[in-house]
Formats: sequence, structure tokens, C-alpha cells
Amino acid sequence: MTDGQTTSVTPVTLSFSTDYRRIAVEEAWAPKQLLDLYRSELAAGNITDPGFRSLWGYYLGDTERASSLTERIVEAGPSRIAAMDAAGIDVQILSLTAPGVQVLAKDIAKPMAEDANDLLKQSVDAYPDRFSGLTAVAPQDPEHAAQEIRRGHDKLGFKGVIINSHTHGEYLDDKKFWPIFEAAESLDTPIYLHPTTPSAQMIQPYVEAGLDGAIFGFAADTGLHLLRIITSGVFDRFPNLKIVVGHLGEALPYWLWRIDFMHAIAVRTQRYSAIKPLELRPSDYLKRNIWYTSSGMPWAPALNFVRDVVGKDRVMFAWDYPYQYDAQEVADTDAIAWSPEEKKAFFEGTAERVFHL
Ligand code: 1DF
Ligand code: MN
Repeated sequence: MTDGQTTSVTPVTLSFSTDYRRIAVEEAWAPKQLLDLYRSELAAGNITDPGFRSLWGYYLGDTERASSLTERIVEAGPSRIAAMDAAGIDVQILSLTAPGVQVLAKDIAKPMAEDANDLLKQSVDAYPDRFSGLTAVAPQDPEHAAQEIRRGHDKLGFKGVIINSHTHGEYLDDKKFWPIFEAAESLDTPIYLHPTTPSAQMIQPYVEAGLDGAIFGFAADTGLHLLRIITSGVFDRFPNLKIVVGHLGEALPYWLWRIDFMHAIAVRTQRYSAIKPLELRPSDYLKRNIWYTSSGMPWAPALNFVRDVVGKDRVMFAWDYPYQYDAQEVADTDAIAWSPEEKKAFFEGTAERVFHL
């Protein structure tokens, strides 16, 4: 199954069954060109976004974690496949790492998105049974993004779209972005709403405490983003739109009952002009339009809670390579006491269905 002989990865002892493929659906990749652009734009002072400066100021630095991360993230070939083999991962769905091109100025973001997609296709074509890809877009130009979604789907064979949360502090519930939803819905291709650092408007109390990253700030921004998409009525306009969200739903499943309760009060009292009646309860959209992945959360209590609340057929496996790269996590997740059918759905079947693999 592998041609990854060049590994320096120590395999963990795998004792789990293999009557299903393990498909990991939130796996980060970036072309070296993008990291070079990040570096030069940071040095030139052209990117002032404080979250970006915190995140990539760190990962482009010369610490050991940073250099091993950048070395792994640009590679989509033998070394990555060796890491997958060592952990028992059959397929990675690769996506442009956060914040992708969304932090760049519009005119450089658009060609960079296209180039990244063309480069990703080369890796997927080289290892078609090990890699799939998602289409990166520049929401800075919503019509261009919609067109790139169609190109990614029709010409490049990609299985969905990656959007790394806000774009220059703007969120997709703004109607100017809805051509993106229209394209994704009409192609029946899912949008993976992946985290990035909180927008400039809200990052200060996070970053001063060192909490702007994956520890909490990512989820705060992305959970808010998803909730805005729901309450703005996007799913009444696009009832067949599919959104995939990582980290077991960026906390929204835990809030689900209270969100319904408070949303109903806000609708009834007309307290906010932004909160209008919806066709369904917020929780209904969370159970109809949203799918959930286990990225960063190889933890049985949370996995079982979310599966209970949103439905077992909506939760699928992700590994978050190379950020949270731990081969043992896969074995631990595979050891949770679910039936063979449930495990097959979690690791393979749900991803096949949602991403049309
Ligand atoms: C980190 C984590 C960075 C995740 C990521 O992309 C990321 C991190 C920049 O730990 O800095 O995708 N994650 O999904 O948990
Ligand atoms: Mn991630």
C-alpha cells in the first residue's frame, strides 16, 4: 500500500481491524510558494492582521516545532504517506492550511488560490488512492471564488471547498459572499469551514493571554462564524448546502439547547434586527446541514456526546496532520467501544458519502 520507504517515523503497534479504510478529512498542506509569500509579506509589513502575525510569525520562526511543521506541511508525497502508514491512515483529504490566501490582498490572493489548487492536483494525481483535495478560494472576490469552486470540482476533481473562517474580518453570512454558497450547493460539494485565528476586531483579549490559537481562539472564531451562518438564514436560502466543521463542531453541539432557547426569545421579542425568524430551529440546521469531524479531539466523552446530539452518521474522522500529529491518536480513537458498523461509518462511510469519494 505504501511507497514511503524514506520514513523516519516510528510505527506504533496497531492492533485494530482493517476492514475499513481510515479516511482523514482535515489534513493541512501548503505549497512552498505560499509560505515564501507569507514570509515576504510579513517582512514587508504588508500583512497587519494580528492573528496571522501570531500564527505564522511563530510557524515561520526557527524553533524545532516550527521547522518540523513547515517541512511536513509542504510535502505531499513519500514522507507524508509514511506517516500515514505508521498511524494506519489510508487516505488524507488535503486542504490549504489556515489562513490560506484569505489574509492576502485580493489581487495576490486570487492567482495564489489558483496556483495552490493546480499544485495540489499534482500531488493528488501522483497518489490518487492516498490523497484527495479540497478547493482553496479567495472570498475577497466572491464571484472568482464561485468560479474557482466550479473549476476545482469540474476540472481538478476536488471533493469540496476549504474556507479558513473569516476573510479580513468578514464572515460568510454577509450576502456578498453568497455566490460561494450558491456554487457549492448547486454542485453538491461540501464547504469545510476550518478555523483561523480570531479576527482583528476580537483578538486582543485572546492574544494578550496567549489563547488565540488552537487552544481556544480558533474555536471561538469558527463557532461564531458557523452560528452567524445559521442565524442569518443561509440554510433557508440554500437548504441543500453542506458544511463540514472540525473540532467536533467548534463547541456548538454543546451549546445547542441554549442556542435554540435564546434564539426563540430573540425572535419573539424582536430585540435585534439581525435575528429574524427562521424556518427551523438552529439545532435543526446543525442536524441537517452540518457534518462534524474529530480533528484535534480524540477524546471518547466528547466524541460520544456529539454523536449523541447531532447523530452518529454526521461525525467522521480527521487527524489534523501535521499540526496535531500523533500516530497513537488513531489507535486510541479506533479503540473506542463502538460497533464495527459505527466504526466503519466514522472512519470511512460518512466521508465517502459527504465528499463523494
Ligand atoms: C494549529 C492547529 C494550526 C490546527 C492549524 O492551522 C490548524 C496549531 C494553521 O496548533 O497551531 O489547522 N487545527 O486544526 O487544530
Ligand atoms: Mn486544522
